[in-house]
Amino acid sequence: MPISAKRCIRVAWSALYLWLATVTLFDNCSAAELSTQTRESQDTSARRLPNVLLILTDQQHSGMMSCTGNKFLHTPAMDRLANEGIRFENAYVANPVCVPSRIAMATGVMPGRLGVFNNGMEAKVPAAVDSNSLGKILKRAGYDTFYGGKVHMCPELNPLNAGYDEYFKDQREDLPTACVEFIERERDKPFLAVASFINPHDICFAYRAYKGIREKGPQSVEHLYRQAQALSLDQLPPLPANYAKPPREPDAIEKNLNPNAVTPAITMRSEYDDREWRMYRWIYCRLTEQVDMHIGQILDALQRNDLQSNTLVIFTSDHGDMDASRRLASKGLFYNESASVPFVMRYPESIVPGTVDRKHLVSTGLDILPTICDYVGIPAPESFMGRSLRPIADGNSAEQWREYVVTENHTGRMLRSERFKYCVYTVGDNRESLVDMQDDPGEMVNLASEAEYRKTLLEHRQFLQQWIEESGDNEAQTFALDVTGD
Ligand SMILES: [Ca+2]
Repeated sequence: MPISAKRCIRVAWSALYLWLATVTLFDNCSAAELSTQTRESQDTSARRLPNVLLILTDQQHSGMMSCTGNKFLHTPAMDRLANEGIRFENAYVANPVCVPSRIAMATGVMPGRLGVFNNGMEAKVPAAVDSNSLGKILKRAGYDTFYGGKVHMCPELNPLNAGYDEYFKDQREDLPTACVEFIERERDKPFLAVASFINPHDICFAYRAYKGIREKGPQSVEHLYRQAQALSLDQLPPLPANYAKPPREPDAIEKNLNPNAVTPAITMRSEYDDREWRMYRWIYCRLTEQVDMHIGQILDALQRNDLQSNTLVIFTSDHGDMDASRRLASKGLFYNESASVPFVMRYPESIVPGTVDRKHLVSTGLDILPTICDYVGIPAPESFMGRSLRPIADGNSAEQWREYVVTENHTGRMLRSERFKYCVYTVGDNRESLVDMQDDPGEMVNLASEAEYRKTLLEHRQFLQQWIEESGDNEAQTFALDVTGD
């Protein structure tokens, strides 16, 4: 082969090689660039997903925050959340005791639909509900998940079965530290942290301190009881305005109170004098302040780590406490002190700070999960029974909201409409109550038998029928009263 021909071939091979090398290099560059872009876009979308911090207390009624005008306690952390976010004044639990209320918050389903109307009942959680419970749904969305503190639910929803990477057991002093340690970790994913505090639930033990029963362990309120004993009357909170037993209170309320409970409200109603009730209220305030301090430690950590703006914080409680209203203590009742809880949301990127909502009726059990999913961008699965509060919280509400919210338990149903509260009980001669929440916020006057409120009463019986049909609450049908009034 002539030299010129060999040179031509070499040149051609070189050109081909150069072309191949260029193409390969270009391809490598594009792949690398693409990979970087993908990673960046994933990082960006991960950064854009909000962190979620759900703070729960136990047995705190909606009036137990200084931002509500309660002058007998000081709750700077809760007040701060309210001042920087939105506080809903009409937030009701699905059921005013621990287990069913917590099951509802974890699943977005009325606990009665899962067979639970009281503590101690076994839940039947269908797969579709279980797989869309809070921990699992956010875990699937790529979140790092942490559950700290009180659980008190059915086994299916215990944290380590329910989508949480980590479960920290302490529900008192050590919980803020564990929660902060989780929040502060370096990560490229968003996080879900549930901080579930036991207090002010220790108020349950105040009666035992009064009886002189010596308690050991962290739940002891004996030291607080002794401090209260040493105070003068003017240092104790006054009796509430609704301290008396309401004249037409449904019989079911006393019939269902358990004299053998740790807090035997029925016994206390006759046994406690005014000073004992005022001491009870003082202890309740101090326990609420303790948990407020712990909440403050977690909020400080969000701020310190520059996580405040991109973290949705929701704060609520599983139910309230009667707090001496109507000379009663503890929970399980449909009165507001037992069934209405604090409900505060903070998300500085979209929630207008310092908003107080007195208009919309919130179901904490049903609405928390759809709300979180809305902020995270997860379409609500069919199992959810409630609605996202995001449009209201972000100030965009144009849609019609619910006309009433329902709280249930084994004793009956409570249905709160915009103006009235209607209750119907399974037992007793006087099975219904109807209260004008605008004119009588202390719920002292039962209007159910008043002729001029007959139409309103029947309208609320009709609401209950509507609820039974829409929510599948077949149990309520067994004791609901006739909508025609016959
Ligand atoms: Ca509880």
